Amino acid sequence: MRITRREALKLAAVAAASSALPLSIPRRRLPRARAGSSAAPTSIRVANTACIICGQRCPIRIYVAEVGGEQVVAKVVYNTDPEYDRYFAACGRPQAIPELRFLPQRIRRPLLRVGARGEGRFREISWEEALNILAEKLKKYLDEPWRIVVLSHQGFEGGLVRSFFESVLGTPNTTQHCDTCHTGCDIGRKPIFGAYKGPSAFMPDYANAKLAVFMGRNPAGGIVASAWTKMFTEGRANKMKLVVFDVRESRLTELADEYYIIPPGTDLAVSLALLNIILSERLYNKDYLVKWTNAPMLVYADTMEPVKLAPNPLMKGKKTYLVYDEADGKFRLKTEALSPALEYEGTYQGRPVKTVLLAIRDAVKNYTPEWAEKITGVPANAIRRLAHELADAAPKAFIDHGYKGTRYYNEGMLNRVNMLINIMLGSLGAKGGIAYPAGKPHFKSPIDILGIAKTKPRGTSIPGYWASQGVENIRPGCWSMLVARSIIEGKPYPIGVLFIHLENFVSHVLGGRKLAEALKDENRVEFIVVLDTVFNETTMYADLVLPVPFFFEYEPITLNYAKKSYVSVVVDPQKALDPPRGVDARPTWWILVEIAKRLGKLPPGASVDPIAVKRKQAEEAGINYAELRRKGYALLWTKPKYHPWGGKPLPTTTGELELVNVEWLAKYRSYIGKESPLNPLPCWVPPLWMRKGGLADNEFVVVEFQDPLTAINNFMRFARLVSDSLKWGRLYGVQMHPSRARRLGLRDGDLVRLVGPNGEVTARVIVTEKVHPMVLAAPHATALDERVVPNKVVVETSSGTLTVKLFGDGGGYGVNNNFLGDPMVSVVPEEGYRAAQHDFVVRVEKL
Ligand SMILES: Nc1nc2c(c(=O)[nH]1)N[C@H]1C(S)=C(S)[C@@H](COP(=O)(O)OP(=O)(O)OC[C@H]3O[C@@H](n4cnc5c(=O)[nH]c(N)nc54)[C@H](O)[C@@H]3O)O[C@H]1N2
Ligand SMILES: Nc1nc2c(c(=O)[nH]1)N[C@H]1C(S)=C(S)[C@@H](COP(=O)(O)OP(=O)(O)OC[C@H]3O[C@@H](n4cnc5c(=O)[nH]c(N)nc54)[C@H](O)[C@@H]3O)O[C@H]1N2
Ligand code: SF4
Ligand SMILES: [Mo]
Repeated sequence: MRITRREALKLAAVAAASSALPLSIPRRRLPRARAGSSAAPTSIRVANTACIICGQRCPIRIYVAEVGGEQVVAKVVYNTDPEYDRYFAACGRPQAIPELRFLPQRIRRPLLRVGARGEGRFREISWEEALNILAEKLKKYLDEPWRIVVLSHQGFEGGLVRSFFESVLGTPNTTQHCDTCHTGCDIGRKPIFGAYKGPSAFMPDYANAKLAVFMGRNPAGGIVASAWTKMFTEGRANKMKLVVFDVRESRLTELADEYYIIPPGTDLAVSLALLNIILSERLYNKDYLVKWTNAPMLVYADTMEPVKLAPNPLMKGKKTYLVYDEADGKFRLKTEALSPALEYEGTYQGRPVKTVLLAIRDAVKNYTPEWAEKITGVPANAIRRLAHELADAAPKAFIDHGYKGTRYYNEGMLNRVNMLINIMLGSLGAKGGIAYPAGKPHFKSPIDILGIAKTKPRGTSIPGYWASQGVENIRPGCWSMLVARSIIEGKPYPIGVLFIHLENFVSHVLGGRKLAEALKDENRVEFIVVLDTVFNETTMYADLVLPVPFFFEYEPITLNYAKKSYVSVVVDPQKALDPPRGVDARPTWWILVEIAKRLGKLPPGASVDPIAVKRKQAEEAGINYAELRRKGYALLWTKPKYHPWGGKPLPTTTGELELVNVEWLAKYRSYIGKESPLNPLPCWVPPLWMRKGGLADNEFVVVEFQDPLTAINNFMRFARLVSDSLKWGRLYGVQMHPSRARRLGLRDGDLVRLVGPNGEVTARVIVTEKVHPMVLAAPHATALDERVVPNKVVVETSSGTLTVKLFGDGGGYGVNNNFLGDPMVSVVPEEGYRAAQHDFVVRVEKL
């Protein structure tokens, strides 16, 4: 039943011996290939697939050797197209694949909870029993489908899970995790583009850039191997200048030409000062602003209302507006003006008016470099110089568009201001600027191909309810924090079935003790089912646990794509080899099909061939499937998209880039002058931690970051490759500046208790100059404290009781902010209740 340590040793030792590459074989579990175990492989097979360890879908090839009747992973390399190699790469993490298969934390069979919820005690059951229990629970709620709530993001079939529950079971309540990831970026840029614009909506054109500025973004740590990190290395090779703002030193600051270590959540001050200089010293691109933006729009100086909007004869469904025509000094509609003024200020029919550009200039006029220096410590003359360097190198210069955007309360505004700067420079859509990626292909849903009976989602949704309670700008499909709040408050209704597919909900949302306690209560959530490969913080609260294979251990049922470059890469994820003996994991799609059958949505005898489904998808998209299968990828489009709008009019009122959004002006006018994310004009918004005044001697802001080998909340944390490399890199703990450690009497290696507003974590101190004195920094999710969430699972198997620790071997002394912060406080209700995961004060107590 179980994989014994000896079996794991034997298999992986063979893998090491048969490998052509220096594989990342963990030291202790798999010591050294012994003579006798190095039998020559009898065959080697190549499986083309895509890596989804951190979800980017980088095309990879897995070589599988057959040795003495056993299949072993021999090597893992990136897959590429000779002509477009610059867009293909893989990082180091897939090198852990041989080890991942044998993680002691693997879930081996379906499990049913025994004992109280949240104790982490289970017994093994059969798949038949597990599926029948699940189908019964779901049936109970088919008349109230909204009480089935689904969290699903990762995996090749994350989207399929959501559409299955929406369109087959009819729940409006399916969501992903972006409100803990990039929602701050998306909403911050919404007023400019008229639509949520996430990180994947852009392609930073590093390869052709002369200057790139990074604020809270680290392509050398938060890796997107295919294609951003690869293009970033190309940019550096092409002598792109690199300026970095961070709260700590990293591989990126080592590479940088210039870097500034600043207090957490204060980048916005630097950005506002840059914008101020660009506007007051007229460093902007005049033609670009006139042609592609509403910068010349006249607004009343007192109310900021547009003076006049009228249907645009040149753009269907869009409005044009009154401008001041410099050609002859007359007011007319922009579509009729020869030379719309950017800097007009005067009166129109007796009322003072000015252009949008001047409204912005006036809004930021007090945010001088000297003001920013006081907040950030960045010298005022360095900010001035950077503004000029950006303008001199424009349009091949930009502030990176970022990735994670849910750390601080003010990140929406930061992303808005940074994009405004790129627009002022004329860099958005330019070669060497922030360009646009190829876009995503559309594939027919496997639900339709298989003919599963469909319905329509109905009932009051969780986001619908919270919107009615005043939460603004909820990004569709991105409200996992609102699920946490609904569970904590029991509103708008108790959840019937919480279906969690490849999301480590408890670890990834800001929940702290409040969520951990609420999850134990069956009156708030009747039944919790978790699908995963390994045990984690979330499986502790499950009633039913269903093991799924790793992404390379089964044949997925749907084509996928990598979408972060000009090149639209379709990938056909393929099975490389089976899960190890003793692991009875089943693919997500198989589980959905079995549910559909039990609910009468698919004939009981229907047989499903995942390859046939993918072939059909490919054919309908005009892709040659035989070739796709052979190569593992297909390229749909390869055209650079250099255009300020990305090709067509935007979904704003005017169809243009709106530097001040016309709808926001109407909706949020009362916020003008307030330090609020809803202010239609750029403004300073302090981070939440700052509102308390200063930090006491024992108080810090805890910042989590991506280390090149870690991957957020998932199984990578348990790989020896990762924990060893963190230890060797002096990163398995929390980094503290020597000046602070001294004052607290702490020495390297000391254990401390971190006490947050809503939970605690025990951490090991690493004393280093590399962090800002206000900050404690650590790779994300490297800790678990049993005072908040249990750390071990006990499983009754047919052959005895098995105990599995999540963080063993002395690990787990890093941090997870989500167990410290308060989910009712460190959130941004103005931005869909997204998390502000780092934005609170944590007290350090010596142990
Ligand atoms: N405190 C704090 N919280 C954070 C963050 C932080 O830095 N600090 N980061 C946030 C960010 S940016 C994100 S994107 C979310 C992510 O948080 P999650 O949505 O939870 O994503 P993952 O960490 O990828 O974990 C997904 C779960 O699916 C399982 N799984 C199975 N197969 C696969 C696979 O092939 N790929 C992946 N990825 N998982 C698989 C993993 O074991 C894991 O349990 O967390 C957010 N939460
Ligand atoms: N290795 C690795 N790569 C990944 C992932 C992974 O799990 N592991 N996940 C992917 C995902 S889901 C995401 S969202 C991206 C995230 O990609 P990034 O957003 O680049 O990742 P982070 O490391 O969270 O943050 C970048 C930097 O911001 C710094 N920082 C924190 N607070 C501040 C601040 O107030 N000001 C400034 N200037 N800097 C600050 C951190 O120290 C860190 O160096 O990475 C993707 N790539
Ligand atoms: S960046 Fe690395 S871990 Fe993430 S999907 Fe690509 S290869 Fe896998
Ligand atoms: Mo993320």
